[in-house]
Amino acid sequence: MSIDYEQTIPNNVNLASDKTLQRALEHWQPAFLRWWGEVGPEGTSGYEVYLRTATSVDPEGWAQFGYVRMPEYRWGIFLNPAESDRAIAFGDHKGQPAWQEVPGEYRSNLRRIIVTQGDTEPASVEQQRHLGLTCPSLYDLRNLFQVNVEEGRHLWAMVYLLHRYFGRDGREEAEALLGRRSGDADNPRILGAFNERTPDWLSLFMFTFFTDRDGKFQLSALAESAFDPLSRTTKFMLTEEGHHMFVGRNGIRRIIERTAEVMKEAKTDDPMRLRTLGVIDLPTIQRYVNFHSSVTVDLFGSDLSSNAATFYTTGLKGRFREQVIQDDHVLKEATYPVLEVANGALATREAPALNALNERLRDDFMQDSIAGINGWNTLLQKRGIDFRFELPHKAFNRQIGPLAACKFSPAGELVSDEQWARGVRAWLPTAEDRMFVQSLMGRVVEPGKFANWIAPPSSGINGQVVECQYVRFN
Ligand code: BYC
Repeated sequence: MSIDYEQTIPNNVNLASDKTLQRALEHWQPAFLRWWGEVGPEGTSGYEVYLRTATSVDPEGWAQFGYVRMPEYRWGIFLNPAESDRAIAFGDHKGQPAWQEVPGEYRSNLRRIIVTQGDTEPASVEQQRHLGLTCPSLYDLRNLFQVNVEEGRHLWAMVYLLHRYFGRDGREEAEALLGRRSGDADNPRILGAFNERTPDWLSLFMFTFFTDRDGKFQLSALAESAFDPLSRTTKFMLTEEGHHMFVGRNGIRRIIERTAEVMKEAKTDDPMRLRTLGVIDLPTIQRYVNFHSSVTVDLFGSDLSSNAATFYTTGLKGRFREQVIQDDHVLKEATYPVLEVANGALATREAPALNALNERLRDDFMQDSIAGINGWNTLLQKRGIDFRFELPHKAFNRQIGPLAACKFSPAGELVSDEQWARGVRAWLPTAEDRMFVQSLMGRVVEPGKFANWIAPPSSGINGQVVECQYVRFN
């Protein structure tokens, strides 16, 4: 199959004159489309969706809006413009020119990071495959599809790096990215959270609030990379990630707003009564927060990691906002506080900062999550509702790292197995919670209409009205 490169694949990587890349993509692009057809958004090939497409990296010009059939979406390849004379900002190579090619000695670690990042992108599309069938509105359906096509583009971004810089192994890895499947027993996605189910829209909003925020922090750390093409590609991905987190933050906000409205009307905060009125009670939302935040916190890896130390020292992966941190950017002498269990409680100890880089990024992530949660609390406060959402302690419900060996309450108290068994129904979504949330999931596709459990947004997409026919079904 021959491809009209400029039309089909918008890019700023000179694809039209890069024969090697063309050959790799000629093979991979049809495989990508087969993958999309097989495990992408279910039953949507005929829909026309009001989507934005990146067609350049200019701040004013990159987002082109219009109706598109998703299999015809123009997944493009974009790197932020090169900074002239960019120097490496950290690690053993600090001050040296950024690399335009992969240094042989770092090839395998760099490939592994790119593959791990790349693997999350198709995974999330697979996880969200069925959600279109139960959308609460056309506005939300369109946002789901926007997130899906952009995750597809983020896969393209990583595949570009594999094809362009990693030769044959890169091509094999790119193919394997289309072979693994979220939740598959034999060939699962690489990281834990990407094998969880996303069975309902509350989960989707939580996922885009928390897990896409992991994306923000990991991509920001990779944007510091000494390998310039990785840095430039992740910088451009970050511009798209912002919208995904908006979908989560505002989706949850609108659910809370609707619940608050019904709480006021019915003058009740009784979860069972609110459920009979068809809205999601606040304690259930808090349990979803607890689940999704803890699963995402695990994505940062082990608290102390020699991999993380190596990635930093060799210049592959920096810290969040590396350039504005005031220290030596080498960290050989520095320490960072990590948690451990001592005398039956959590205690802080200073660990070598280089080994604690996953922990540091996790802390940055948690601070950012708290800022988002505070926005929901302000809404509750304004409505005179005496309930506040809280981010669970980072030790809560861990599966990765040393804290996974013990059990902790959301407040961070060490608890026995019996206390955990007694508490868990109040801390994590129960089967009944999930069934209830599932029972609310209908399909609302009349323009301007919204499911009973979610408030409309305050404005539409790209200056369009909220009542716009964002998706045309054909
Ligand atoms: N699940 O030394 P450790 C996004 C493995 S999200 C399963 O602590 P390291 C997005 C680990 O692989 C951003 N396994 O790990 C969001 C290692 O295995 P091996 C994704 C896990 O390397 C929404 C072993 O445990 N990007 O973009 O320091 C929608 C030892 O672990 C997990 C990245 O993650 C886990 N959660 O750190 C769409 C950036 N955690 O080698 C997209 C690239 C660890 O012993 N990845 N393991 O077999 C990395 O920088 C690192 O791989 C990690 C792990 C930070 C993830």
